Amino acid sequence: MTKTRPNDPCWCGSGTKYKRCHMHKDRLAALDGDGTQAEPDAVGRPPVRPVQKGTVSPRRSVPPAIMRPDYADIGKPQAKAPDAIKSPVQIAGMRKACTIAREVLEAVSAKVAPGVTTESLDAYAHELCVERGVYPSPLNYFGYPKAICTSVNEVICHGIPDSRALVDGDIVNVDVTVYCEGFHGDCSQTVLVGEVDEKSRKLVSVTRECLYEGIKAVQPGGQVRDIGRAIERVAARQSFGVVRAFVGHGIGETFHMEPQVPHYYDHAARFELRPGMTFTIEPMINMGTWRHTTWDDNWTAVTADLLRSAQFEHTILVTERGVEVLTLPPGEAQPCDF
Ligand code: EYL
Ligand code: CO
Repeated sequence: MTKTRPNDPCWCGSGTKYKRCHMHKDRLAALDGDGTQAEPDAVGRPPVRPVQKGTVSPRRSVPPAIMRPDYADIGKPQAKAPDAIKSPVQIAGMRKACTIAREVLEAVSAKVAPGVTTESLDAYAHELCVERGVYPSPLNYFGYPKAICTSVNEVICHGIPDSRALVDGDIVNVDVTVYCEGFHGDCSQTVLVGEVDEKSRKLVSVTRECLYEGIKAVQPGGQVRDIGRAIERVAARQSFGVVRAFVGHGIGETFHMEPQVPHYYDHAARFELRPGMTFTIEPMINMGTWRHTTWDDNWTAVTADLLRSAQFEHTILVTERGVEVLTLPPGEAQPCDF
């Protein structure tokens, strides 16, 4: 028997194309730990968790002298509604946190290579944070066990660093948030591991373009929905899926606050953008479906069809004239006037 291809009629006799019918379920069934190798993805390699995932090493500690967010010990942030509009002093705090987050992200990204485990990237990020006197924001945020997120291939976001070594041809998103002197700064990027196939490279470059088009859509007096509209336009040209379940978010004294920033066009997202607001834009773009499932660790979000996903993230500030990226890499020009 030959394998059903995505555009063939489904084997179940529904008359619907396989890809619109049982393909996703079949791919997920192939993940069950029965010792058989899972289906390879579109670029011909098995999913990150073909049979068994890597193991997660014990939680690391942060020296008590480092200022900690309120959830650091109890795992749950206290309900707070901090100022939506930051004062100049608060903006200065955001700049510092964002600059350090970027510095850590660049240093960790430089370590990405075939054979490197994601837990070693986490250990390095943790150490860089401690050296700089900042707390790695994800650590114990709603119980999250690590300092950073590392999301490989079909993992959309919240990948937990573990004992799996990166493989030549993987793509990995490294997501760094730091808490510095009372403010969070958040950024991420997808890094290529060794030689990566052309379609995956296209996914990564289009995802970066999505982030920057989203940023350019920000203007004082505009609305949150302008951002998702711009992002969705870029993704749709390639028939890539825009993840809907995870959104950008306000950030400052708390890791997450209003507004929510969908990366797809949501007509109802009319929240008005005003100078002094800081939030993240962090589009997750998929080669296939926008739908996700979650691993049984209850953290790791993966694409429902197990095709690859990429993500880039900045923390931005709405200014009187436009938008300023607070997590810009060194040497990169601001995408807009500000
Ligand atoms: C912790 C909490 C479910 C992160 C981000 C780590 C993960 C899964 C509950 C957002 C939300 C990072 O970096 C982030 N956004 O860009 N939760 C996060 N966690 C976590
Ligand atoms: Co982030």
